[in-house]
Amino acid sequence: MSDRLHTLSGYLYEYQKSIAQPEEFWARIADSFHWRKRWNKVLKWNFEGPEVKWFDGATLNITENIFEKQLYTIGDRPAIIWEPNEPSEATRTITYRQLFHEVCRFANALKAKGIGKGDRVIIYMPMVPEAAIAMLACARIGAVHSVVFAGFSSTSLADRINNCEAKAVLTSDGNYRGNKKITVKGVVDEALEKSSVDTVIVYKRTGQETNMVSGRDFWWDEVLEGQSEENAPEEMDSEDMLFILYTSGSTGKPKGVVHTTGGYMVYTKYSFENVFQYSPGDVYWCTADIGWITGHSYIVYGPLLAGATTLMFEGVPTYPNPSRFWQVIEKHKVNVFYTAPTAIRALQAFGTEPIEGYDLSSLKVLGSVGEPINEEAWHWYHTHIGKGHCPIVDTWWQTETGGILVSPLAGITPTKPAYATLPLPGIQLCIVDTEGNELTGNSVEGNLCIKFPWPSMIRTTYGDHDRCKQTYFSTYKNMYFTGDGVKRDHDGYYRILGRVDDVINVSGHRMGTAEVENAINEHPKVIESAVVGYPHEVKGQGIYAFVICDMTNRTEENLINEIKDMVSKIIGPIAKPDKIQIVPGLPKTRSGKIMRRILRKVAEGSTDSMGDTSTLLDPEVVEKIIEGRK
Ligand code: 6R9
Repeated sequence: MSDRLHTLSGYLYEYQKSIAQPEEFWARIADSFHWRKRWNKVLKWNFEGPEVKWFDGATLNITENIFEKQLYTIGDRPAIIWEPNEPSEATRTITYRQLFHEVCRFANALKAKGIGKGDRVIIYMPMVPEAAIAMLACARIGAVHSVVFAGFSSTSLADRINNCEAKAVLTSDGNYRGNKKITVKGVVDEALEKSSVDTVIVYKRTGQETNMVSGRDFWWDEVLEGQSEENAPEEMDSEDMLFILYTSGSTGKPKGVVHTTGGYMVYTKYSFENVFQYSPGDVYWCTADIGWITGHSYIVYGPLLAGATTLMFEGVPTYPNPSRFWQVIEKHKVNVFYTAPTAIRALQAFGTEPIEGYDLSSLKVLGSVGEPINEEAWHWYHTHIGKGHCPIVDTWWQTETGGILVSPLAGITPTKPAYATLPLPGIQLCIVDTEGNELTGNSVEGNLCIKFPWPSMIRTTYGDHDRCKQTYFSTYKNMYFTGDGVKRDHDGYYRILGRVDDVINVSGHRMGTAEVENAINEHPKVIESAVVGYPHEVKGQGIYAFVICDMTNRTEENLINEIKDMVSKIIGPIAKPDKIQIVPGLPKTRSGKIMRRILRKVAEGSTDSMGDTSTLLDPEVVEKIIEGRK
């Protein structure tokens, strides 16, 4: 039986089945994969531990499901089309067979360096096919990859290397991004002053001068020399770790979200095929970076498990000009295009002129991910890119969920601007009030929870299971708490309203306020700081920092610039505050808690409705903060 949903009634029918008999439902989907050993039990779970096991007792290798299972039929089909940063540089097209051989060769190279099952490997690389090859080679030999976005600083990288006690780092000499040439290996070297690994493998991308430490650092080509194109895959338990991906939360330090093998495989392929209604031969392009979960699930694993052609783009939307996305769609006849609202808004700001003259008629489906899409951007995307005939799938999910949980199925679910619409089969959503009472029926608003496991869900936070329990399973009993606010409208459609915790979503990237505050506080002149998000036209949310400083011998301007540079250096440029306001004090309650609600109002500019400030230690400080608003 096919796992593809084709009609709305088919979806509703399957959804009911998936709720009534989840184990039967997922067993049927899982049957179309290649398992070395079949499971004893489809699902074992409790959300108290939490302990969740999918396809218990089964063994497999995820890359065998991408390659060996499909090579006879689609070996010559393009697996990856790579579009470089510079439009004049040649495109690379890699077939499934070629990719298989490259993955095996690199898997053998990793083994030759003593890396094996269970070892953690950091991937800190630009958007080149070798990054995907590296991920798959790790999966092939059972090593656990942890991809770190190449825009993160050496401190962030070192924290991640240390947290997972990585054995190797895979990286590049440099990275091209728009008109910039960025040093990458230099950042790794800096990180390795604060951490250590046995092996560093460096892919030559820019050819810039690069320091190599003898005995530790090796060139990519050098380690591949003489490696065979064959590699026997490691037999993995369904619940063996596949990867760790660090993400920000309400606390100061990012946590390593752990995903395991069997369930992640089943869910990413199933959701990819159904949400995008992918047809064989279609060219699919997701513009995310592989450093984020979207890149993992919907550039690499989901599409490749489905035998799709996945386009990887090295550059940025505005280089060499704001027509680049449209030029790439025309050039590669892209059928499915998946991007973030922030990119849409940034391009929308250039008007429709950059789109003119480009043939976008290959497009069939458009996707959105990472943050709520505002109605204006939705309509612009629909009208000017989709020419009114491409369904938009607004896909809601998280690093922790592993795959898309709420989304229209393209062309099947009637869409509504700014609504992620309905849950995928198997996903049991639940809206609760702040006391944890379930809000039933339609036309309700509250916090979004999930009350039953799904195959690609987070299993633990690396090295600290209690943190996983506290963060996701303790706010509400027996439920996974997403951290998002949500509305279910009169039609039963879901609209995500944004984070209800101390997480800011900047251009689709998650930043913890505490993380940014910690970085700001590193500046010797900073006494205290408080960071909040505020509405930003392009980024969705911007970062607004209120900072108390020792101003002796300093001007405001140079202090502000120094603080911005500090954050950039400690976390990475994506965390740089958009606005910094030096304040004489912060609005604190008598018990010493900062009232962020007030700071959010100031940052938003809605200072005429401050609400109750009577519990503040010093209500006057609010007036002073309002006066100095940026
Ligand atoms: C996939 C990804 C997760 C947070 C999530 C939510 C926001 C993602 C969204 C969306 C509204 C959508 N988010 N998709 N909000 N509509 N379609 O982005 O993962 O980086 O972990 O971020 O992003 O707030 O909780 P991640």
